[in-house]
Amino acid sequence: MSTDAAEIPAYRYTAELANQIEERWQRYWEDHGTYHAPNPVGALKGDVPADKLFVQDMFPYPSGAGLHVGHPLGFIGTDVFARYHRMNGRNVLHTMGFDAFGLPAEQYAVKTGQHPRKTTEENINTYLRQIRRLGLGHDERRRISTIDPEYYKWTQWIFLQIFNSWYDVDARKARPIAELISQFESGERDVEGGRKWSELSFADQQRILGEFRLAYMSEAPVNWCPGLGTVLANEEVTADGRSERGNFPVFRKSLRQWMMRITAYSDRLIDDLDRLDWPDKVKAMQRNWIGRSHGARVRFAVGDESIEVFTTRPDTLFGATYMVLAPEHQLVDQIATPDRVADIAAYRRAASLKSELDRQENKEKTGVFIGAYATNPVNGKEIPVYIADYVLMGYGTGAIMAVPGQDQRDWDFAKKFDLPIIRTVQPSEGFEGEAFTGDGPAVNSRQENGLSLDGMAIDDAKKTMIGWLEENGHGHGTVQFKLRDWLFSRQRYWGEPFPVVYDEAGTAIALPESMLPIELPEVDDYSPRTFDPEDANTEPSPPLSRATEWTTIELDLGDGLKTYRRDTNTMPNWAGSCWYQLRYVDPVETERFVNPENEKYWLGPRTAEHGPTDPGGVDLYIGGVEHAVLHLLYSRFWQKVLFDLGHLTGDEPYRRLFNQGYIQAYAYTDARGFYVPAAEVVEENGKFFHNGEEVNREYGKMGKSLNNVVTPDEMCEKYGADTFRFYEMSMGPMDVSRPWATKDVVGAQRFMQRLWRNLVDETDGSLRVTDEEASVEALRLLHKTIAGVHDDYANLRYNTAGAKLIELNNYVTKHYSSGTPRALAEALVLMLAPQAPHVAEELWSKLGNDGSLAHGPFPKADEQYLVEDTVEYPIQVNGKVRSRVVVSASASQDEIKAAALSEEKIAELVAGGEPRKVIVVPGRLVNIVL
Ligand code: ANZ
Repeated sequence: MSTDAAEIPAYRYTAELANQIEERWQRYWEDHGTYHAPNPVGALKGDVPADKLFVQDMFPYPSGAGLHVGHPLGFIGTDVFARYHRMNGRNVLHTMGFDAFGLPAEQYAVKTGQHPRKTTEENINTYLRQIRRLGLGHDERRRISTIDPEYYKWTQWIFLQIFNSWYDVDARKARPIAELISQFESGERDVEGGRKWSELSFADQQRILGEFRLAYMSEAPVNWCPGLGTVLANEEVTADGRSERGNFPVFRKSLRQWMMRITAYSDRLIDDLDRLDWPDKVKAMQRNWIGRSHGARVRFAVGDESIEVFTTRPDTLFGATYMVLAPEHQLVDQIATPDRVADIAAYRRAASLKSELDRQENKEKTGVFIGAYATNPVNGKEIPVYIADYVLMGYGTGAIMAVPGQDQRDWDFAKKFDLPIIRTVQPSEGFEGEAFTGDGPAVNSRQENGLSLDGMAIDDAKKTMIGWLEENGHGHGTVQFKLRDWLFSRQRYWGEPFPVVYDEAGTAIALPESMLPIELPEVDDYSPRTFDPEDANTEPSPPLSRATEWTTIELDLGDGLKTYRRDTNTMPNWAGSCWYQLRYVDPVETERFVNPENEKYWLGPRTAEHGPTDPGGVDLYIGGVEHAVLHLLYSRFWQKVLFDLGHLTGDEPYRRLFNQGYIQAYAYTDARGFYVPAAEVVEENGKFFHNGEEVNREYGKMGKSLNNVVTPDEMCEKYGADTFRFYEMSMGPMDVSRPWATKDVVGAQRFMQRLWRNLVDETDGSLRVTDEEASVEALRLLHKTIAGVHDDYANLRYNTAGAKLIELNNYVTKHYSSGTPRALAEALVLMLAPQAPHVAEELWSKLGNDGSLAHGPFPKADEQYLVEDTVEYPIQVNGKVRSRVVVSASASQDEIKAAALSEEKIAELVAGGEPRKVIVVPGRLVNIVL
């Protein structure tokens, strides 16, 4: 087809025309505040209908590369949903912010000396330009950025709330620390060592409170690399203990850092998953991450000492034939016999070189007997104690009772060290040669004149054993979690400063709220200080420690002017994203982080709508499954603390979660393995060529490194934003990953052009809409489409909604070549609007409507056209179709039979006799056997 400009009619829906329309409507929306969602109170106050919807995207980190076509998939998906509901009369909150602290801008700053704020703000502007062009219906008054002091002021404020609270286990909730202090003061709660609270020094009081606070300081082991001057993540350390980057030695070092006591919420974080409308997969990932195991703690005596173990299988106690301590366990030195000391030291050295992951892998078991014997409390047997690296210090008590009959790791160890194996669960018939982990009746589990588990199934046996342990003082039932407290300090510049100072004794003191925000000071060098690579005795010195004017501060915190030190660490990147939904609700509120009335309206529980256990939260949160665990767990934790303290009405941040798929792309490598520009590759007979040279096709992520990036800007340029949006939504169900194919965008473009052409004369721009009544057949299709599209939009099935619109449009093309009946034209435009809002607005105004369609109307299906009122039945006689009969769609089987038999031709064939059988297949056919 020729694309000669001269041949293109002036009013064809080309990219150029689309771009003009899009520009114009984007300006209109901005000028009219079309997407402003009113709040019940405060600066954004307006008329609020009870019916609201809060839709949220996982906000982006504004990287230097800008957006590629993969990024907006979720953004457009939420926009379609938001637009659909807005058109149906709901007050819809949809906006977007930026998760703007982070490492890339800081690394760029180290390299170039440019302030990370500058880089970040430039990137944000690029993003804003790109998303504006996509026509996303955001309430732009509600944009936030985590790096704005007005935002992080409240991140710091929340930190102080968490710092100033403790978890009351009995009440199952966080309470203000002041209430704990009064308990200590009044004597309601004992102070350690039986001392009086008022007699303790300030430092001692704070140390004790630190054991309760939900944000507390603790020594945590880190990977310290003096040569780079930074702490490294495990993934950045090579197997031989050096830095991946630079190959410097790395040392394990304990560092005093901020921790968040998320473990206090383990139970609630697991239990409340049941109240959320989230993908099962994500819930399962969170459950695993938190890792709740029910079991028991059991004490085994070793001389005057005792070893406490955690076991999930107290029912197997009669089969415990040896014990294992983690090599690092403190008891080892106390109970080992002198002759074993040298072997123990050697084994510990070897174990210290292995990572936790290595130790958990199912490899050849190793270990060392330490000379000690422990007494099994159920049968008094003396069993040997080993150290072995398959037992980890960081889980349970760092010690186990080994039951080779029921645990495969213990089986392997027992085989290697020739230790006894006693089965305590009867394996199924023919089972042998390994540990039996299935259920079955307990065996070999009885005391001479006492406790017996024999014959019991595992659950019963467990309960019985726990009862016995508790009665006899050997242990107790317990719950163990895998979840660890959250390490909350980073040795970085580009993050939120901590709103605390330290006195000369090193005690952390919260700064008063009136001093917030604590702003990041300027520094002239963003790189951390480096040291002699071999010197393990050095300490990280983060970039903020260079701001010497800032790090020391004179303050009067109530007891006279004193000198304090600031924290030179910053908060982790997760902090700002833990609560942004709350700030979207009230972005310009200055007195509070969110006004409670606004919070209640947008995020509070709605039991009438969602059922009695509704926790509240964002109505739809869309993002990638890569955030299934950390981000979503951290923000749930913050929400719960703020809820417990009475600041919020809902105890979950995100009522409904949806994971969108990814846009993937082909990439092409040449003979040398280099990625060639994907846009320049041509296909011939199933082979791929770049500059005439055959290249190899791969399939994967879209990205700079694969040389296959397609930007939304290019697509808007070439096709217009609406076509791009429609194409992305039509590629498949929202939650499925899909390959990008620029050449297919043209399919979406043809549809848009056909629809346009059905309504607008391409040569003179006049309306091609008539006042002719649509036929009953057309109305049937129309209302079926409306009903289906409603359902599709409400359930995020945009691709099938699109397919229905295409079908309806094709019908119009075929049956109304001389002009489209208004009823069809209007409905098509309105239904298209969520996906292609600009062109829909343009056509809507061409149809003679004032203003925007953003707030509706959305077409409603008319029931009378939804019932198919007649059905035509083919009639078979002895397997051959002989005739047809039309009956009412509501006809009963007998009526259909009667109608078929009285049909002229059939009556002739049957000719007065009695047919052997008449079978009616409802909606399909009538079958007569003579
Ligand atoms: C005896 C036993 C018998 C066990 C049996 C299991 C099966 P989960 O389910 O992951 O919580 N264990 C406890 N602490 C450990 C540690 N620090 N390092 C390595 N292993 C440890 O696992 C709990 C089980 O893992 C515990 O129950 C313990 O072995 C082991 F038929 O005790 B069991």
